[in-house]
Amino acid sequence: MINLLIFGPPGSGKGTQSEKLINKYGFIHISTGDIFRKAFRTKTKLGIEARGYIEKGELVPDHVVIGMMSEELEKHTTSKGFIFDGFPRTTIQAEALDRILDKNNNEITLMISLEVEEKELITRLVKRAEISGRCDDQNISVIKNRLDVYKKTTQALIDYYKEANKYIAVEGTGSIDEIYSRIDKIVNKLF
Ligand code: B4P
Repeated sequence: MINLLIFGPPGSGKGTQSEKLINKYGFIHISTGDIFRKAFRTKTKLGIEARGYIEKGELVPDHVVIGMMSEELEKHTTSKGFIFDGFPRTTIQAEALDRILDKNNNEITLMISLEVEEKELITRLVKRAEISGRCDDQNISVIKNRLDVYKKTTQALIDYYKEANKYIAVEGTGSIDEIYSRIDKIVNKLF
């Protein structure tokens, strides 16, 4: 079973590239951001709790995210493999994910980290704000806070997976298809 982490700062193309990977390889796509946005729309307790953090560009607390992920993974016990997109975002989440996967004799195969300059990330998110209706894309100060949270908290996970020999960086600028082709070459070799 292949379990990938698609990693990178907000706007690096995690969601975009995950979609292309699931189409080719049939992975189950687990995007914490998508789960939260669905929970907003259906106004569940989780959605109401998460929204307050997301609209400020802060991380949802670890215990909320980890509880939600454990439930999500239990729904897919027969999966061929997962793509984790936007999870983990803290070391506590990474350790919890290792424990959850280990219970089923499983592990993360590889973290694919998309590298994109900050100026380009801001341009992409401001552009997406025009069409997405996402509360966290609408305001430049919230976008900048998300990038700061990434640098202060989430980026440290690169070292976590480097130490486990599970890290690979991919140049995340260029056309969507060019980036996908870089990623696909890496994923193909895992089978
Ligand atoms: P996410 O939904 O993960 O939002 P994101 O980091 O902005 O990434 P997203 O997947 O949307 O964007 P992508 O990089 O694909 O999280 C939202 C919020 O939820 C977080 O800020 C946090 O509050 C909360 N949250 C989620 N997970 C959490 C966790 N584990 N713990 C705590 N809180 C959590 O970029 C896409 C944009 O770039 C698109 O507009 C796309 O069209 C464009 N793009 C992609 N590739 C491009 C290319 N090659 N060229 C030009 N544009 C490109």
